Amino acid sequence: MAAEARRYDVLTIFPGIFRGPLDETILRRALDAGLVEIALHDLRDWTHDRHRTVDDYPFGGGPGMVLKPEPIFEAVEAIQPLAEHPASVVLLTPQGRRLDRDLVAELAALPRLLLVCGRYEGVDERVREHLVDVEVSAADVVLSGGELPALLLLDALVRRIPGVLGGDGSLTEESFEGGLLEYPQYTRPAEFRGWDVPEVLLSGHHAEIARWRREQRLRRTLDRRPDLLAGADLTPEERDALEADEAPS
Ligand code: 9D3
Repeated sequence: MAAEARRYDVLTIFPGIFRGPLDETILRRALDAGLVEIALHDLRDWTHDRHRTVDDYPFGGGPGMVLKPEPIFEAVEAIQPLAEHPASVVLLTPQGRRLDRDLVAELAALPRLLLVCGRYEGVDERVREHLVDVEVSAADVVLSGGELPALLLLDALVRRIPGVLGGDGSLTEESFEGGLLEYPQYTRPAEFRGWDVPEVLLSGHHAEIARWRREQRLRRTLDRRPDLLAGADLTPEERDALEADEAPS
């Protein structure tokens, strides 16, 4: 029996930001295949004034504007009954838990999410306190709003759905499989502008190729992302080699 499709609702004042990305590549294929359902909702649909006002000045003064609570509460309350499972409400905010593969895995286990995209200087605190289940940040950089972080999260979630990447649905985490960075990749031509593809890859010796790739992954991770090594799947020999601060073999 096929698993029920995951459903993601998105609440934003810029639904147009999502249309291009959702119309292309794997997101589009997953939607077309019915493997995921994504519904966009314009926050302004839950305003009641002529100007469709979603923001207001901060009490106490200070720079910028704050997203008002009423449209967000009304929207979430209207969107929740649109599907069978209640959604966990995720607020994209610079104050959230920084997105990483553990958080993606946790969120991917939930059948339904409602992504609320922050904008302006922030969101009325009562939204966080009384409506939101999880706060997520994309990275330690200042962006203009939660829309691009929401797309980033959707892309990461949808890739994990069995069948989305083709093949047997087994999860391919490429760069992070086993907690290590990927090995260098080459394709034809074998010589390009005088730069050769490593000989071992042309050799046809599969065991040697596998050994070379493993060594490249270890070196590359040690060199660029030593923070990943603590959580990586390493053999005891590989760990010893790294601890001895040798080149891994
Ligand atoms: C001066 C304080 N700023 C916080 C760093 C205010 C502020 C800037 C930008 C508040 C909100 C925003 C808009 N950004 C988001 O809503 C956002 C975000 C981000 O800026 N970086 C990484 N992840 C995210 S998720 C949502």
